[in-house]
Amino acid sequence: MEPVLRISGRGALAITLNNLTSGQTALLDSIVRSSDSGAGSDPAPFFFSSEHTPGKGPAARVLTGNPGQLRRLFSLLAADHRIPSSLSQKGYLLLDNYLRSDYKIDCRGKLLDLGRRTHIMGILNVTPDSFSDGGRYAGAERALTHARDMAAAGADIIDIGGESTRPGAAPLAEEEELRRIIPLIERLASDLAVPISVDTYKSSVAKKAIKAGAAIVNDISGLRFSHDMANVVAESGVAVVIMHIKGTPRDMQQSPVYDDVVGEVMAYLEEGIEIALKAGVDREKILIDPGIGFGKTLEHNLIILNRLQEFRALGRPVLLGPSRKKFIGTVLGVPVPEQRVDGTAATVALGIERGARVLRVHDVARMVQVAKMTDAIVNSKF
Ligand code: HH2
Repeated sequence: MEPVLRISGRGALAITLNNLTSGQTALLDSIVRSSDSGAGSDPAPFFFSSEHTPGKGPAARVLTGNPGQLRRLFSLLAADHRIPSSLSQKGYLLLDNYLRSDYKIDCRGKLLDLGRRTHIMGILNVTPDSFSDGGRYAGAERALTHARDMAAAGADIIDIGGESTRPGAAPLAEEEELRRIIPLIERLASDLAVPISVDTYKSSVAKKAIKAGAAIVNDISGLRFSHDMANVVAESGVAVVIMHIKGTPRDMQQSPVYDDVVGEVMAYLEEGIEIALKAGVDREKILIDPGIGFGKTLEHNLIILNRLQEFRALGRPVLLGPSRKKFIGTVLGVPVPEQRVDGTAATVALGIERGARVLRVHDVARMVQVAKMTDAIVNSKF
């Protein structure tokens, strides 16, 4: 079995190494001990062992330290021929990914400079049945006005969806989805200065939306529901949001179970990135999204938010879509989605602090302020 590495923390980082053999843990322990007396301006990393049961198969180690200390440790591991070189390579990559924030995504000439500030994706659901705003923007004129209002209020992307993917929703016929969204995308892609994203898992719909001017494909299935979605994205050169879902919208909320929700969602996203790369998608055009509410209980959603920083290890910007969702209503005892704006604000602020670079929201003007304030705090030097 290959060693598996995980990273978390801020200032002092923690790298967890799983699936080590007892020989590897012994070697690692001795290298870390000897590095204690090593030269260099940084003190040796703190080192904790955990979950190690001698003689009982794969073990784990947790390394903590600042980036400089951890890089020094990985250089010691790289120099030791008894340790597979893949371990130190993975360690360096994990650190680089985790600390990276300079993401820039070119969306057909409209640049998202995600390293500069948090971006807001405004939701435009042209559906009769979305969980929060179903029916409100189903008419073309109202939809156009709402999109323009969101852009004027500071939205950096407008995400247009023609099919609700709320829990229990049945799939919509392609023709109807196209009828709802294509004329809008054509108008808004040329009228607005911000890029248009299409919220669909159907490659045939994505293809026509791209032809109409969409610059981002937002696929709630993470490139899984349509077998050629990755090819459509690759051939057109647009950006893509790879989101995690467990099951389908129809059945995803029927008692979802995970052994390790963060680990499993990350593995799904990592595999989604691989699918995209294999099809020829430019890595720099990929965003990832843990899929709040898509095959997750209240507890799963809360854990994902609390540990959101761990997704940064995948080396792609994190997009988060908590807006007005049911888990907020459950915590606050607020059954009406439109009244979950303050709860949404809490998730937006915390999401940004944990590293989300794009927030998908209904209440654009309010969340632009929340994001701006949170950015100011997070970017202050401490
Ligand atoms: N959530 C919804 C739809 N699309 N896309 C991404 N990337 N992330 C999300 O969390 C996400 C999404 C569901 O919300 P909404 O569009 O408001 O509702 P509905 O599916 O009922 O139209």
